[in-house]
Amino acid sequence: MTAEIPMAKQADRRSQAAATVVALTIAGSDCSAGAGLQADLKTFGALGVFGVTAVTCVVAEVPGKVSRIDAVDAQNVRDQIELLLAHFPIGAIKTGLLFSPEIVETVASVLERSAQEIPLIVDPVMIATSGDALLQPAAIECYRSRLFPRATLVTPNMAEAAALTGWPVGNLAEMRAAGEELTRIFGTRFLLKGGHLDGAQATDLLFAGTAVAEFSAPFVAGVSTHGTGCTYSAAIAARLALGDSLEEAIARAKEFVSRAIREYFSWTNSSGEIHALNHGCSRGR
Ligand code: PXL
Repeated sequence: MTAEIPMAKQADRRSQAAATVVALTIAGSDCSAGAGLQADLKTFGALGVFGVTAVTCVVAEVPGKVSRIDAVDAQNVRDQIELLLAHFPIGAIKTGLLFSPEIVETVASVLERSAQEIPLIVDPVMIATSGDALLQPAAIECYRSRLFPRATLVTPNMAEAAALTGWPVGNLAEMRAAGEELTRIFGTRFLLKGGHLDGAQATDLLFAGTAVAEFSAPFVAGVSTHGTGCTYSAAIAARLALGDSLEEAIARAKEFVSRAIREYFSWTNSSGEIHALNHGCSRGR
């Protein structure tokens, strides 16, 4: 005989299920799971948000080495997003690696038609931490014309901001100039991530209209940070889905990603050490 669930508990479960916040990541798969949609899902889960995914490409890689990338058919990407939007109460969307111009176009066209009101964080992933190219260069133009205008927030790192402006972006003053230029051109908010600045602090600048806000955390040296950009933008999306203002969401996401770096995992293999961000997994025994 199955045990009966007391009515109060059943109601409790129902209201819990009804209240569960959902976030969508549209991103590539990183088989080593420190970056990509795997990092996004772990981040969503750690922040109490149910994550759903639309896979854009499959990357065979480990930290420091990208071996191969295969795109998912753009029509399949479209179907994944449309199905998810039709069936789940999506509270926020983030995009990660979109790989090709066709996929950027497809994502932009679905979001224009079906998800106008949902906050959208665009992480314009171009290059892996290893230096390997991830995005086809022709896709950059599609980002500029189709996806940035629709974004709530775009989160380039310094190399991506340099690629988008054509200007050098190597210090805080250059970050300020590039951020002002990007908000002026695209009329949306940009968070320029200064994780690669030399110094004791990792400082990011939010450009929203004429206002600039600064977010800083102590720089953690000596950790391979594969996946920090993915984790950061996923955490911002999760916190927005939970109802934070943009500045609150960024401040909490910055804390989340700093902790994930500080509490990193490490293994030794025949070619040296391998690191991974800790998205909130406690060590099993
Ligand atoms: O960290 C950037 C990134 C994003 N998305 C995928 C990746 C990587 C880095 O390697 O594999 C799928």
